[in-house]
Amino acid sequence: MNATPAPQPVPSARIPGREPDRESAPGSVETHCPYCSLQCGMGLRPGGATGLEVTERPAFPVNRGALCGKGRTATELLSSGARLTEPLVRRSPGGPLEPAGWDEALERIATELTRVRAAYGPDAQGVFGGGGLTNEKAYLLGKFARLVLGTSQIDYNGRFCMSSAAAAGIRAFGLDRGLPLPMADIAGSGCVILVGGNPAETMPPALRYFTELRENGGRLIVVDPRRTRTAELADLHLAPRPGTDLALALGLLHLVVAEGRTDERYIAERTTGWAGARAAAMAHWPELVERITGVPVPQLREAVGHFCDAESAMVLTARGPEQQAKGTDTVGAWINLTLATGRAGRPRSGYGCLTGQGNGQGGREHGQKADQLPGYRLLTDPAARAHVAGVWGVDPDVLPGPGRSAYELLDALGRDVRSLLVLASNPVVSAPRAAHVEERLRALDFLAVCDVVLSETAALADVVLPVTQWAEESGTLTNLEGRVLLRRRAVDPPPGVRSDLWVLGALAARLGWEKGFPDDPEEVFEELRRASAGGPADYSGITYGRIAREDGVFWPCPASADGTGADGTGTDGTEVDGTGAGTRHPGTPRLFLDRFATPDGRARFAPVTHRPSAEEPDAEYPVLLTTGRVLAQYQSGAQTRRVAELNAAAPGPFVQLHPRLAERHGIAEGDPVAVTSRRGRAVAPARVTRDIRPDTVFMPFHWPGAGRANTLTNPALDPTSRMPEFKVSAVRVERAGAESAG
Ligand SMILES: Nc1nc2c(c(=O)[nH]1)N[C@H]1C(S)=C(S)[C@@H](COP(=O)(O)OP(=O)(O)OC[C@H]3O[C@@H](n4cnc5c(=O)[nH]c(N)nc54)[C@H](O)[C@@H]3O)O[C@H]1N2
Ligand SMILES: Nc1nc2c(c(=O)[nH]1)N[C@H]1C(S)=C(S)[C@@H](COP(=O)(O)OP(=O)(O)OC[C@H]3O[C@@H](n4cnc5c(=O)[nH]c(N)nc54)[C@H](O)[C@@H]3O)O[C@H]1N2
Ligand code: SF4
Ligand SMILES: [Mo]
Repeated sequence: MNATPAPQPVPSARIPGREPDRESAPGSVETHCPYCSLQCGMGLRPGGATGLEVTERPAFPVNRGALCGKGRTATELLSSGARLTEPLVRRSPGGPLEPAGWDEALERIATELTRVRAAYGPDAQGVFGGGGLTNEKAYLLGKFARLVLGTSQIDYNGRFCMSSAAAAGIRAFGLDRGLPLPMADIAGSGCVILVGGNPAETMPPALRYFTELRENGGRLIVVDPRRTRTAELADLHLAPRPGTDLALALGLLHLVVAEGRTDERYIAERTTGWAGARAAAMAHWPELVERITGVPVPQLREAVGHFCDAESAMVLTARGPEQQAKGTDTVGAWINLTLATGRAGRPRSGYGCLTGQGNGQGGREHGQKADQLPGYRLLTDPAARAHVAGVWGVDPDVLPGPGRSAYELLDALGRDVRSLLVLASNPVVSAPRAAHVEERLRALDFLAVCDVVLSETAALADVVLPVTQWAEESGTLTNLEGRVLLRRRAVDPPPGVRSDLWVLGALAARLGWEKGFPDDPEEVFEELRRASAGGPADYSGITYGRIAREDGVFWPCPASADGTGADGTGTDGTEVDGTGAGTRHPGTPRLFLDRFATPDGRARFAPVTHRPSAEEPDAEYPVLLTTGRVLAQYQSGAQTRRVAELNAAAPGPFVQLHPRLAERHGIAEGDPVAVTSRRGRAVAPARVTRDIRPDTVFMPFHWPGAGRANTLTNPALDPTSRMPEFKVSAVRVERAGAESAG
């Protein structure tokens, strides 16, 4: 591949939005990090070794200037030698990927998709998106799938992320927005129970909210089978067996009831379904919960004491309890705890999920999810279909119905689904039972991937299209708080690459759709505003200009009913009140303070009971495997494994295990450990530490090859969210080379 020329700064006249803040470094374009859902504000200006340097943006409220190592080094991605700069095409089956012109590459995709559609029908064309895509891209991808391809078979990697929390949130509150309040409210709460989240490694700048919480006298309780850097900061660390969070939450609720600490007035006024939930909790007495979870009864009592004594209190979940085959019920049980104690919909209180990917929130709102239309509308709702079809200028009947969930879609490749278009995901590394998924990808008639680097998934493709990335394009993202942000373009892309939006438009044109697929992000956003209007995630009152002036706008934010534009301007573009404010909707930083988003305004308890994981340890596979992240790598590692500083900090996979387990198998620090599950075998060096339960091993999932954690993971799905059980597999561990037969 050719070396990429150093990025050239864009003249400021081409940068939409306001001038940089006074507090930001002079000459910097204000934008956001390419990685996680915190979407830290940062500045970019010419300079440094890569031609573009990252500067602080202290005025942006979420991270207040702080960045983790990934954000600090992000410009290396732009000029990395690993960058794709021209399309690649595999001209013969089994042949190599070879450089090609855009015409050849696009024509090949159009021809193959047309052939698949003619031979097998529209639903044989699959589409797989990602929560890293901007709102504009996610929206246009959904529109492309439903209109141009006419397929129902679209889903995205967010299914592997926060889908259980989303499902539980909708069930309880009638709405899914990760956090119902700004991150800053965490610092003012009286008690926070953080369940299965490790922000010290996954969102370092957010850690300050948890340390401020403690400085303000609040309590932090962390629930994690490992003593993580986050758990070290806690007043109380509960270390349950992986997969038992549901029992733990029910046990805490049992104690709340037994100790008479429910908020009966709140339950009567603001909730429904308490009797069923209460009965389920009463069946989980403390000693039983101690047996299931391994958390001692006195610790359960202490947690309940902290949670109920505090004037305000919240439960936050992350991937630990969510990535389970019972993730939806598990989150439901934690929500029950916040409802029974009168916390949800109260200041600095309630339930929230720490969403993960850069646009994990917006990516699940605008139509790349199998069952969804823009504005968080449902494909099965006739009114929603009529509204969106109206915006798209088509008959509602042409819109397909809901399709398969992410793993089910990957599992169907080469069978019902014969072609796949992938944007912004690397399932060869990140999907459960990855060896099987890889085999399914190879069984496709045709695979096309848009990416910035040759990911492990792109390497299997018939056509790879090189696309622009964060600092080379503008677009909106919705962070974990529900704050819609504008990531602004700061440099020109390398010659030869095109944006995802451009690619979708060019493919649409070749497939007969000349109109409706603009490549200007703001133009797409204007259409998204109309498509989302009146939906649960209403963006109609949000504009690029407003986002830039206000440090983001929280949805829902409907356009004003009085004809005033979203920007505080009249329909002719003139300002209404001279301040730019007009009578516009202010956005919604805090949800549910007056009512929940259910038809009767009340939150719904979930009558859930504990059940075992899809796979429990047995004689053959006696150990529990759980998986997750390390500080310096991001997701499948496709991006961060290509940044020298990050790779030096976290060069490869490992198996974290307790000295007692290590000793039993004659494993010493650094020894190669073979981990075997019913899906396969992985090998990585041992990291022996007392910071993990003796019955559990942990592997990060950032690497392909022999140490790929997802070779081992269980694709058992949650019945509601269709989330795979990434956090619980039964395995056997041995010193590699000394394995027993069988
Ligand atoms: N450095 C880094 N940061 C990231 C990412 C990354 O890849 N790297 N990815 C981003 C994305 S997309 C996401 S989704 C977030 C994820 O952010 P987190 O949820 O914080 O990350 P994880 O490491 O997956 O899981 C958190 C913790 O869950 C614990 N855990 C494992 N099994 C269980 C269980 O059964 N119960 C409980 N209670 N806990 C359990 C693990 O030990 C781990 O410490 O991070 C985002 N930020
Ligand atoms: N065992 C285990 N597996 C897991 C998890 C776990 O905890 N344990 N966590 C799961 C979770 S929470 C997640 S979110 C998934 C994530 O897993 P993946 O979906 O694999 O996520 P990424 O590695 O971020 O993949 C994004 C790809 O898109 C490319 N890319 C980045 N930006 C763009 C863009 O704008 N356009 C295009 N076309 N491409 C782009 C990147 O280079 C990269 O190749 O992994 C899941 N897998
Ligand atoms: S915490 Fe997330 S958004 Fe902030 S700098 Fe790190 S990776 Fe980027
Ligand atoms: Mo995620």
